[in-house]
Amino acid sequence: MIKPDAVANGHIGSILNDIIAGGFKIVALKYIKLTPESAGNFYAVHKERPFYADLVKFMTSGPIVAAILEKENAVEDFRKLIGATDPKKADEGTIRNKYAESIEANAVHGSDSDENAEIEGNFYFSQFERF
Ligand code: 3AN
Repeated sequence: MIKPDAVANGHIGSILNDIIAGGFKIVALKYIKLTPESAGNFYAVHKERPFYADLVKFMTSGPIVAAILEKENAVEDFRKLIGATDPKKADEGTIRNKYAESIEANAVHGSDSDENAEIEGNFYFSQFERF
């Protein structure tokens, strides 16, 4: 996902460029705004965390871009491309280093396992929206 902060700051094109240049194939793509209910479901794993309510509020504050990406070793390589959750700790040249504002408004989300990539892909896309 490209999160509301990066969308509002005009970084959709640059981030998609970095993703493509990083060797990822875009399998599915959409521009949408989450409802509180859908964002709550997406982040259900974080329900008990202290930042959950703020996270849902932030993720529904504006439109986002959702994508399914394909590559060998995609989960690990995408996390390298985006950098650490806290942009202050993200390596030079990573997407979060270049475009994120804070640990919450951190420009992008990447799945943390193949299993969650499957779940998160199914959350956004039907089989007819994948190429
Ligand atoms: P990542 O997105 O790097 O996988 P997670 O899964 O630990 O990070 O956290 C999910 C999202 O929750 C983050 N992208 C960020 O927006 C938010 N988040 C994580 N930790 C914090 C925190 N300490 N304070 C506020 N928001 C946080």
